[in-house]
Amino acid sequence: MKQDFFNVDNIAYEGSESKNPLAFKHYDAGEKIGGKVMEEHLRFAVAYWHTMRNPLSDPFGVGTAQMPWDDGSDSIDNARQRVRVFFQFLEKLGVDYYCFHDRDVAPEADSLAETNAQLDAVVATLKEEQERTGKRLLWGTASLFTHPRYVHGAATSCNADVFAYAAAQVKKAMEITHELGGLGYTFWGGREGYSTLLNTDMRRELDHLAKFLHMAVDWKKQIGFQGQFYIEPKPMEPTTHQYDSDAAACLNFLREYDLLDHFKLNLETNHATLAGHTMQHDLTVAANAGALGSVDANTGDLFLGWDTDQFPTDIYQTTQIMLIVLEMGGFTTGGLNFDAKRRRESFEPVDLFHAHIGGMDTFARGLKIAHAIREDGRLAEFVKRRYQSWDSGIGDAIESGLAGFEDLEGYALENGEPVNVSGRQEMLENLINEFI
Ligand code: XUL
Ligand code: CO
Repeated sequence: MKQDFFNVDNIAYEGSESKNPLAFKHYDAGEKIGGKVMEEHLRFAVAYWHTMRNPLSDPFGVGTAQMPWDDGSDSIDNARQRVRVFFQFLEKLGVDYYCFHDRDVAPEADSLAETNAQLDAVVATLKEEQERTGKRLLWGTASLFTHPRYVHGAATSCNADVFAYAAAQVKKAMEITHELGGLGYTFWGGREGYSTLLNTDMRRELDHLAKFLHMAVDWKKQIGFQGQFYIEPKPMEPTTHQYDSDAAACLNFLREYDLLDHFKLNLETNHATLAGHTMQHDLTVAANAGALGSVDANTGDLFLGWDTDQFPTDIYQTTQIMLIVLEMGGFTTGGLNFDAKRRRESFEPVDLFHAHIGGMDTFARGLKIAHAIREDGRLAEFVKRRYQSWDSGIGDAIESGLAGFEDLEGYALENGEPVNVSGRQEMLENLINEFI
């Protein structure tokens, strides 16, 4: 596109000594860390909804974001213009992937048929821009929470007509994701929950949600879409309780309804913390089940109890995330999608760069530190040694199923009071800080 709305050069890696705020200090796409280059480890994605569509409003005030490329209309020309500006942003930032909701890229019209036609028109531009730049769609999704028809939920609505409408919408969203060569498709249950149990048949709603996802699995096969399906947990907001509340709840649901083979999880930091967990906790739960697929990279605010979707700036946090990602052998279909927005006060287009540069550098540091911790080996060795009583003797007999209650009673009577050793939490915290 001819016009440059950002007046920013391509963001370059300048090293940690650089004082240029529009340069990477730590993210060097081509730098090898343990046999793989940084861009392959981190697989950054930009979220279309925050970057192009978030006006930065809050419950008390209107949007402040300056979008000189956007005429504010619902026209297809304007939607296409946004797409071109978005790809210009990806190019300047040097990020290879993006994610979008159907309604982020094209507006709803008066009928589903018209809406789908509008979507197709904008998808053609997305495709053109993908081909021009080589950028790829990390995952697509459908907004099943914005329109008033979804007031009671989508797949879990009390209204079967709404379920049908949502199914039609997801069918189309899957088709365009497939057409764009998307590597995945995400289901975030924005209103799949309740405000009060007084009016809610939870059993029935969960059965319906499972039916919906089975239909999606069937449609995936039918159209030959090879991408990965993800569920993105979140405990609340917009509803009081969302069914996909955390990683464990999602895994239980998927297992109960025989869906586990078809889904992995897309975990978002601010959602995990809203659920009362650390991000490491939810990542570990998912990784243990072989279901850690992708990450929505952001962070919450220590003092605000809602989804503030801030850009990650905490090296300690990104180190812990990357320790788990490296331990599972890295991302395959997934990546680090910045589901994050600038603060309302950061309303100039250049702030989009500052925000993403900060997030990328913070993850680059987390990656390097996590890699160094793993190379050092002391942390892993400590954990291994902590469980050494299970490697032989009675521990081995228990793990191998060779001991029952009677044997263990005999063992305890004979061996007397067990002797414990320290967990050394503070020592390990110091060890992590050695690397930061
Ligand atoms: C909302 C959220 C969504 C999903 C995609 O909190 O995280 O944007 O990532 O629907
Ligand atoms: Co998200």
